[in-house]
Amino acid sequence: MKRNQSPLLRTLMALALAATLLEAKEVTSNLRVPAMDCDACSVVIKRALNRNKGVKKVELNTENRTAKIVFDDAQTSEAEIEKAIEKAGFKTEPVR
Ligand SMILES: [Cu+2]
Repeated sequence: MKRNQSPLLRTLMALALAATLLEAKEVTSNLRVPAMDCDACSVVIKRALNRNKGVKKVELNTENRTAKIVFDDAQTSEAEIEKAIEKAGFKTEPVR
């Protein structure tokens, strides 16, 4: 009688699990980039970060000289992101 419920239930459980996994992967990193003082800097940094697979969102603030990066931690890491910014010519610091 309840035989038809089982595949549906399994599908729902799989979807719920997949949603949890997808959610768990997004990590936000906040960094200070002291030398990022104008739009030209932010363009260079943004381009460097977007080349990094796994970077989902980049928000740069040249006034506060901060960077907020949302990334998929299965594909990249905060260390990789810092490295990408530093390769572009900018030192990074943790946000105080
Ligand atoms: Cu600049």
